[in-house]
Amino acid sequence: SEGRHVRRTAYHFQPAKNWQNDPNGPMYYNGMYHFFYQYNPHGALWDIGNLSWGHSVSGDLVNWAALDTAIDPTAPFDINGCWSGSATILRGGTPAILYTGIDANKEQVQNLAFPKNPADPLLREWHKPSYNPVIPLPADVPGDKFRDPSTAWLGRDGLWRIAVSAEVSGVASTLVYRSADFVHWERNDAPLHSSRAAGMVECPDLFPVKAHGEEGGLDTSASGAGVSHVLKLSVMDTLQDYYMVGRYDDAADAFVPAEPERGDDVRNWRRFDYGHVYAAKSFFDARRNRRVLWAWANESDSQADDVARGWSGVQTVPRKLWLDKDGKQLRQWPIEEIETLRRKRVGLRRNTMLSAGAMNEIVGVAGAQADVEVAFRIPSLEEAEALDSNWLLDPQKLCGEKGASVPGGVGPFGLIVMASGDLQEHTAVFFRVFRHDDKYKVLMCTDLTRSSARAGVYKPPYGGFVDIDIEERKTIKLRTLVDHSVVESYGAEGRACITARVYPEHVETSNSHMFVFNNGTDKVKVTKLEAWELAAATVNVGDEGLIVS
Ligand code: DQQ
Repeated sequence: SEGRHVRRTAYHFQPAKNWQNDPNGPMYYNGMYHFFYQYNPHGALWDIGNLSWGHSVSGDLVNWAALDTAIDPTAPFDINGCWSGSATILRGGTPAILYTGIDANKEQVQNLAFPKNPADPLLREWHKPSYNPVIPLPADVPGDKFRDPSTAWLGRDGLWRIAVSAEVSGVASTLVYRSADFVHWERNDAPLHSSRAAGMVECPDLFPVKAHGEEGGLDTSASGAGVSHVLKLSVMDTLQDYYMVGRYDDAADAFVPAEPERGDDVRNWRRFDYGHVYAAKSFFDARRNRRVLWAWANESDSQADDVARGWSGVQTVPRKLWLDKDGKQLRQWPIEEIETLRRKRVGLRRNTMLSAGAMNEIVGVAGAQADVEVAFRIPSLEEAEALDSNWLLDPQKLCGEKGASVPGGVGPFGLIVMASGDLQEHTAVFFRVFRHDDKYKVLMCTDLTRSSARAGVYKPPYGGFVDIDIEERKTIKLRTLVDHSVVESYGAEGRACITARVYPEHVETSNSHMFVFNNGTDKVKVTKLEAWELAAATVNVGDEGLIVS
């Protein structure tokens, strides 16, 4: 059989070939999940004028069948590119898509598309009414800074609202538009949010979450008692996504942050992921009553590598998303359907003690396609290293200076994955506990500096502080999904995530190894460790993934 490319993922979403970037218009409709994405049908690189909406369908969010592109640049209002947007299920139950078109004047406008035949279970063809654009470029917005309409939500006045990113008088703004009929849209005078400090922001997402730590999701139009909102924005300057929990007021179309002390510079807000993801978008999954988040993870090697492979870009696994009991931070967890891929399972003896320098191999599962869950119990915090306040501002840099091989007090401990037999190549995912002002700070890192022997690959340390009270909990958990060129980690039950792209050389000729390790002077106890080999999902190849009801 034809060898599959060593970098190609086995259960992360990828088209069969070519370039993909932002997730677009995810939705559940009529028994089927739909996923659209920014796609260049003509090659493996992003191409400003050639973006279409790729389209796949799934019965389980794991196995996907590819359909023809849903939206292509063919009309005067999108002839130079069909950029990001979102889907909304309208009151009658049919879906609508709003997306950004680059028009014949190379200006960004917002367009509407409907399924040609809502009764087609696959929604294969999409119709773009000739009255587009439904929102032309406003006079006070530059032609290249008006884009990415969100999923719409209903206010109590019965009007639809959407958020759109724009720059207004040099200020990055999240505009709100209202409409009674989804076709005629009127801008609210005040933006939902504006930030002088962060440059252009993109891909806004505003969605409700249950306020008291319950995991169930809410329809995008939900409001009232027990509902908080999340505003998520993507910042071009840092190529990172940030979010803030708050209160959304549909009378004024205003958003009041729960953590005003973080200010209006979005770069000081919380992060979904401390790694390499961008342009995240969520949807309400009415079938399983949950909110699900998608995000794009770009390649970290060169454009020449993209061209040679013939493809570029993956999506994170779909993540269930909910608000932590603290009312401030989101929790994320791979949708449970991923577990249907779990095959061979191995474990470590319960309560294995890891003393200083311990390195226990996890044997018996293929190291390039694995799911590992581990719980570490910290018997004592006595040896925790002191943390200088300066480090609080730059956890990523701290992960670089205090890497997995730099011995510490409490930690570094964690997992080593995608390791060559001689350990020359390896990716470390780990925690390190510091003492700071009589309290403790937990750092989570994914260190890529040794991930590949190859030069010319972006191999940074990634990291962030985990918002938990380790003194009270004494246990910290880690789940890592390994998928050939992806290492996607969930720390502290989904309170901190790090997604990384890795390109080790050894996989060309040999297997990858996994270890659990401790490089701190204090012992840590592995109270539980389970690792599974994951089967490959059917992702946009062949038609076995197609489930037509
Ligand atoms: N990507 C799209 C834009 C969006 C950007 C174009 C974010 O609509 O602002 O491919 O990655």
